[in-house]
Amino acid sequence: MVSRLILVLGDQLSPDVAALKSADKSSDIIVMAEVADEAAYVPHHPKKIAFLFAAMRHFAQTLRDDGWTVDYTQLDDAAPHASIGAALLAAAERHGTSKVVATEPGEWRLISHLNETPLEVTQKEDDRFVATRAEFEAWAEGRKELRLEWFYRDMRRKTGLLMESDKPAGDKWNFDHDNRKPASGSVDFSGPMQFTPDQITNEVLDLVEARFPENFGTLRPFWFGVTTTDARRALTHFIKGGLAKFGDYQDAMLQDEKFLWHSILSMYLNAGLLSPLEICRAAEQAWLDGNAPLNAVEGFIRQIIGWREFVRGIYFHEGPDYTSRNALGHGRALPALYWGGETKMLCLSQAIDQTRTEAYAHHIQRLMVTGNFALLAGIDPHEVHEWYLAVYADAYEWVEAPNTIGMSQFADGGVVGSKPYVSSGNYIDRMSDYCKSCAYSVKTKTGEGACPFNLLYWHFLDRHRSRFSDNPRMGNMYRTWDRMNADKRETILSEADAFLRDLESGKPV
Ligand code: FAD
Ligand code: DLZ
Ligand code: SF4
Repeated sequence: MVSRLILVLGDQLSPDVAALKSADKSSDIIVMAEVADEAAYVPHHPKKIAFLFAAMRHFAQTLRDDGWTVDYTQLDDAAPHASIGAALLAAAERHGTSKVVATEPGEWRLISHLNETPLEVTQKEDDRFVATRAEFEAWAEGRKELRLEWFYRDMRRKTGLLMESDKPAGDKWNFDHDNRKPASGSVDFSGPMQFTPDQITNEVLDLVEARFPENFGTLRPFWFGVTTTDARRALTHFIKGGLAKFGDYQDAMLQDEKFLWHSILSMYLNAGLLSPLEICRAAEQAWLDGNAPLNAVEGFIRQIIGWREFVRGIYFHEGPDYTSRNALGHGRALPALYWGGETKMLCLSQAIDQTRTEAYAHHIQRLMVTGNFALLAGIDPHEVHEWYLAVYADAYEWVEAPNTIGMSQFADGGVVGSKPYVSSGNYIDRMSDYCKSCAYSVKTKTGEGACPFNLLYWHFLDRHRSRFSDNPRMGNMYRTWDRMNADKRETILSEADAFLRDLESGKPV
């Protein structure tokens, strides 16, 4: 007799995910479904859809080989389901049970959707994270401000990573100051490990090509790994070749270098093919073996047990309305250049071109190029959020939204960061080699060829003066602005307005 349906979502592909851990091989049926609603709540990048469907199909195969019964619906089956709820209802009827065990999804939308199905659904806590939701809540309780650094130290203590009894290795919790070098010369890491699609993946590629022809993004060549074995090989490859310089060049950007010394592991980690602790332990081991310096390993581990856990905590702490926040009242439509429209700004075209080809851009490209521009230009944060959720292979709302709505767009009014991440062209020039080949001049502040970031930066500060001028971390910026003569300020503001009008009218900028 069938006792229960065990739901496994596309980003829950871990053999030890909560619902599976509690399942009984002899009587429970695993339900997995490729469904139209999940494939279309934003226009996902074709590589992201292909990655998830291929990884889901391989995972289902592994479960079957392991003796599980898997009820799997493909999007190209004769009668595919529109939604996860519909797939569950059909499976319930087929197998004669109304009991469902799920692992709580990483998105409020899907949590409600599961609660609304007329079946008996139990949602188990997703325990593939270092901190439980309750632990984050207990940590956040009573704090005036939620700041990463304190949370991160607790995660170090909890995991014992880079700890020497109760002290941090190297006597410092955070080596961020050593990690801001611009890259010069060539990149001596070959980039992420690339895999050749097998038959299952090739079938998925054909399906995605046929069904999502209009979505922004290039499907082929498709080189992502799609199993835990692949992802572990990609991890080892990064630990050997990239990690040692990850710290130094974490914030650097170079023309036509899409990956630098980044790990390109987030898509595997977020889909469940790798666990955060196995990645961090591998990095720690590289340091213990003398193969990577502490600044690199600490910086890398901080992103995973620090930022990744912190933003997840914030997503659930802040509640379902988080993605509609708009503290700065920004309302301009997302410009066509984000979807590949023409632009003369080389930093933006580099970040967006590689987003189109790889469904990937690294953190500083997301934060200080595409994010910075959207914030300075006053783009509607919800549109910005939907763009990031669509175009990156690693994007799920629990991690994308706090990074976009919070860290990048300051639309949460300062929950994630104490000040907005805004900069003029100077920062991009310091951290990249983009500006020297750009049609705009980063050194030019106004007039013909002036870098748009320079104009928009002051426009942003000026229009949000009442909110930010008392912020102690922004006082210097306002003092610099106030020291400029009035004519110059007026020229900057009117040129920025003209630029924004061009942007709105769809003129290539
Ligand atoms: P690496 O640079 O090699 O870093 C190692 C790992 O640390 C990553 O794989 C990732 O798991 C973790 N990490 C690093 N920074 C963050 C962060 N800020 N938040 C959470 N985890 C982090 N990351 C996502 O996983 N999904 C998203 O949808 C996402 N959206 C973002 C949107 C914006 C606007 C910004 C500014 C950042 C976003 N990030 C997101 C964070 C970060 O950009 C990516 O995690 C990182 O670029 C992934 O590439 P990588 O694997 O090469 O990371
Ligand atoms: C992102 C995604 C896509 C594109 N398709 C599916 C799908 O067809 N079936 C599925 O189970 N999951 C899919 N996902 C992942 C879900 O959207 C994800 O589980 C939620 O956003 C919660 O993180
Ligand atoms: Fe970007 Fe300005 Fe540099 Fe051009 S000059 S690459 S627009 S920062």
